[in-house]
Amino acid sequence: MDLGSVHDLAQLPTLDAKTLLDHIKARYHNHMIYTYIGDILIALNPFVHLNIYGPDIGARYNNLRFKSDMPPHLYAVSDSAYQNLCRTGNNQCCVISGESGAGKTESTKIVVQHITQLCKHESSALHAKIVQVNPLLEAFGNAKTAINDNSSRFGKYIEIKFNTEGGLLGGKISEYLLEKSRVVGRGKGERNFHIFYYMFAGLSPEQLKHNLLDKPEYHRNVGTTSGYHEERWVSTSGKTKHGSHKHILFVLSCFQDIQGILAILAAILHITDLEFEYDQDSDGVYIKDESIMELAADMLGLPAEELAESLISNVTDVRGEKMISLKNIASANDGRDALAKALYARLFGWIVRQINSLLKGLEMPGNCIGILDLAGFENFEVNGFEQLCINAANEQLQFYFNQNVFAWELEEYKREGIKAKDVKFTDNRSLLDLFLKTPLGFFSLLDEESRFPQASDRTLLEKLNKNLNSSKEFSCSSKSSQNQSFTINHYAGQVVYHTPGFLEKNRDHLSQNLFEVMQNSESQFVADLFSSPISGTGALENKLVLSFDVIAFKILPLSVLRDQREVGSNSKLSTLTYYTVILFPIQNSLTELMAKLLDAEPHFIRCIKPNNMKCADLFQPELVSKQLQYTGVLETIKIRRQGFATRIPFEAFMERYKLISYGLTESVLPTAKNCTNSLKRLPSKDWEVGKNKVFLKYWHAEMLNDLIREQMVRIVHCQRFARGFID
Ligand code: AOV
Ligand code: MG
Repeated sequence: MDLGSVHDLAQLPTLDAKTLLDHIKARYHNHMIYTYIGDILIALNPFVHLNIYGPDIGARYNNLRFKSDMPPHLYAVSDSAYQNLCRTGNNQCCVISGESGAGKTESTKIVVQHITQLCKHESSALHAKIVQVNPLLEAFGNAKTAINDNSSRFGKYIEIKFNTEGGLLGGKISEYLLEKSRVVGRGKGERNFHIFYYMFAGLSPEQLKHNLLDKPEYHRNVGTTSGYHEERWVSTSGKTKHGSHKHILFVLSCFQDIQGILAILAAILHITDLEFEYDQDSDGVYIKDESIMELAADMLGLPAEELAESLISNVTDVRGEKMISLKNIASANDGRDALAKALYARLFGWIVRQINSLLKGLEMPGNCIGILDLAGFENFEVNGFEQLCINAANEQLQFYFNQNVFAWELEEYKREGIKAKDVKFTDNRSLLDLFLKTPLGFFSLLDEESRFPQASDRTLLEKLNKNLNSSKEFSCSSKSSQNQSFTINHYAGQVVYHTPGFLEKNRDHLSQNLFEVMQNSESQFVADLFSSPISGTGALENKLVLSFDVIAFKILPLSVLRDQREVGSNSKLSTLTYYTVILFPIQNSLTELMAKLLDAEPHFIRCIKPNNMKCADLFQPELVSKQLQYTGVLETIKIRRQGFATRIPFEAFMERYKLISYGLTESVLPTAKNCTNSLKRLPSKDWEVGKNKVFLKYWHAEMLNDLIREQMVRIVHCQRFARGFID
């Protein structure tokens, strides 16, 4: 067999890490970036545009009879999801994973575009909108990092909804874990969110003036130290690397409140330019440059004195009486940053809500294809709280993959009395325990420490060290303790985290008086943004009530979780979501996301980065090998070859495939024997019939569909013949 000629690696006759790598490498150099492992798609990032996309090529993947009819592609995955949805009426989800820069977001766009092309739709405007909102989301949610020039600094789950005929009904975007701290600071060589640069590049001098903005270099968070002149943002053609800034402002203009949006963005820049100095007379602080504060107040529709007061003083409620105290420099800086972050996060939430109302929402009954694109695993020179949250979320995604591909599968075989070899896989459950168990898991400890006003990043490290050092995934040597760092052995590799800033970021606290000042703004836009209450402090508080009493580290089989949801009980569901909910405070909870994923048939896309240089035609075997290893690709091939990707209860099987061996009007009981009768018509015999379900290899579904189609054609022929005969 020629190296690289195999489209599905689960069919390789010999299998070891080296053979696997050689095939993927050969395929990559032939521009075959997509490869199947059974029903899972591996996608290598080409870092260059390949002529394998577009409506014409997409059309060739529409309604594929067999996946093997065409070379592997994202289009085949979207087609399969759509066909499954139409055929079974079950929700589908495409789970796209991979480390930062591996190509998840690009893949998401390609899948979304193809799905909207696949479906029948009356409203082409809606179809276009679903695709067009993406630049807007990226403008506000993406930024340049050390790894990826267009890195998603938030996670999203896009749901596209269809009626029973497969017609497009609408869409919805849920956002998770926006890295709002980027508006106040970021690592070396990194940038603020794209929208700030687009604003300077795209607004006319008059518009800039109207928003009290001058030159980008006057602002700490977009200026020269923050990437403005590092690279020309606007080429002579007026295009930025990630789309035309004019286009983005144009898309923005579909919002009536474009001025409201620009005012908030400008206010954030002014606020983050504020500096405080110690005031000997009052033992408090004063604002160094009042005129900057006035610009911010103007943009936010606030009286300048009110904003100034709330920035330099605290108001506390002591037994019903308001007590005013003056801030020190550190707390004034924290308050300023908290305000800028809250403004950006609330604006982002607002934008997503507007997009959702544009996409019509999901009120009508129907089924969804969901596409999940979270920020990928990150390991920078310096890693902070943000990386920890992102990496812990990826840990959970890996867990979901493992559960789906290995654990639930093996458990179900056992229950149903199916013969299947045990496949060992790398379980990352102990890492989830490390992060999430209560009261002595990482996030519980962090929350506890965040509640002590006197706590410091040093006391946090001591606490973590004392409680977590027995875990083999956590280490903190005396040397690293001096450097204020600790190490976690993630499923995807070791990451050293630096604790400075952890407590403050976890507290993430906007003071009550700053909040009230915003609520009372004369600008309706600002007041509305602050109409929802302040969230609790820390990763756990107020967000995971359920998890505290569900500390059973036993994972329930998928079928049990599904059954429980069907009977409307939420209590046991939390055993799984326990692992997944807490990293997504404030915005949408991951409990809800997890429930959606559990309710859908998953399609996995594993994105792989061929090199760290972001360049085309460069395959670094070690880097790729590491990714294949930690994502469990080898084990996946094993289980896909030995296991059964599809399990269908007898009843559903009979409903769908009765026609294969029984008449249209014949009443057939959903028994093992009757199902076996139909299965015997398949050309390959490697299926199994359990106690309640039939177990199929992934290729059987296509064969069964083919048999059904043949039967349908036969029936139609017979009916026509009979009609002709009668006529
Ligand atoms: P990510 O989503 O996985 O990173 P992206 O999808 O942003 O990664 O991809 C990074 C870059 O790789 C893109 O900006 C493109 O330049 C290039 N790229 C990815 N896929 C393709 C493709 N199919 N064809 C051509 N170029 C591609 V992160 O958001 O940082 O986790 O958190
Ligand atoms: Mg991304």
